[in-house]
Amino acid sequence: WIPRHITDLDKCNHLLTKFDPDLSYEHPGFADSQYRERRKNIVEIAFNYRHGCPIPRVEYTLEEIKTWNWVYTYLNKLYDTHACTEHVHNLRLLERECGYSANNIPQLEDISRFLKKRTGFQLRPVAGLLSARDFLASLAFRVFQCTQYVRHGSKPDHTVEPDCVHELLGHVPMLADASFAQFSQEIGLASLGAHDEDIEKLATIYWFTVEFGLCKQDGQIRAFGAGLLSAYGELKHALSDKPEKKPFDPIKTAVQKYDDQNYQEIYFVCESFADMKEKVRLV
Ligand code: HBI
Ligand code: FE
Repeated sequence: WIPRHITDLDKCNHLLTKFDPDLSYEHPGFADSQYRERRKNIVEIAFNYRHGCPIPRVEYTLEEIKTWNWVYTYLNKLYDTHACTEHVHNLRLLERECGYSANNIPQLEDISRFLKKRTGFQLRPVAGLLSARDFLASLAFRVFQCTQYVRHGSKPDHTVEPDCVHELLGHVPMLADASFAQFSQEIGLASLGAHDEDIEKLATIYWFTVEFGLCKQDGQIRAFGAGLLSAYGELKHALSDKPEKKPFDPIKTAVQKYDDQNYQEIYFVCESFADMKEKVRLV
């Protein structure tokens, strides 16, 4: 199956059951029926959503805002020294234009409008972890499938599944950068109609760049991966001398094994976004 038109993304609902709080007993929300009920309500928005409609707003609870506040406050102490300049710049812009602040979880509809003007990307709500094929295909249309629920409050710094804290602090500021937005779309385009083995390789490249990528800037190593920019502990870990750092090389990066439950032991470092894009185009 290949989506031929942006409206075909309404059929992307191949959700993976991995990390679902209803089904995985390791999930911090597994024993919390109130949390699971809340998740079900928010996820309904995604199941009912159709392309072109405004994304319904969620009134977040005090507990959800507390979780967001914790992550926002701690991460903001690190960004100036750990995040790439594009992320820092765009986050300030999102504070001015989309209601980003420590005490407010911004709304997908406002962000989607902002991104569309800036880089042509738009958001659509998604109920959870999608198959790599559906997720990457959406990027080909400059659509980012974005979760709207908040992680469980007992573990504010850690989530194995995507949640809106990860999407809004990690992915959105990067999708507001024109060069990075184009890179994301190009991975998406390469995925359309690809064989399963190639989807696996593209998903691995995506993992080590868009999710956990590091790059050189002004002689220093900075994070641009969303999994790092949305996790205080791993952001510090990634830029410490504990993990191994290898130069980004799509041929090697595409077959690197990784663990999706713990801090990464290996990170790949790009020379620049332009260099990363050029290298991926050549393979
Ligand atoms: N699904 N909702 C959602 N969000 C992601 O970030 C995501 C996904 N499915 C797969 C995926 N990311 C990546 O790990 C790659 O497989 C593309
Ligand atoms: Fe992500």
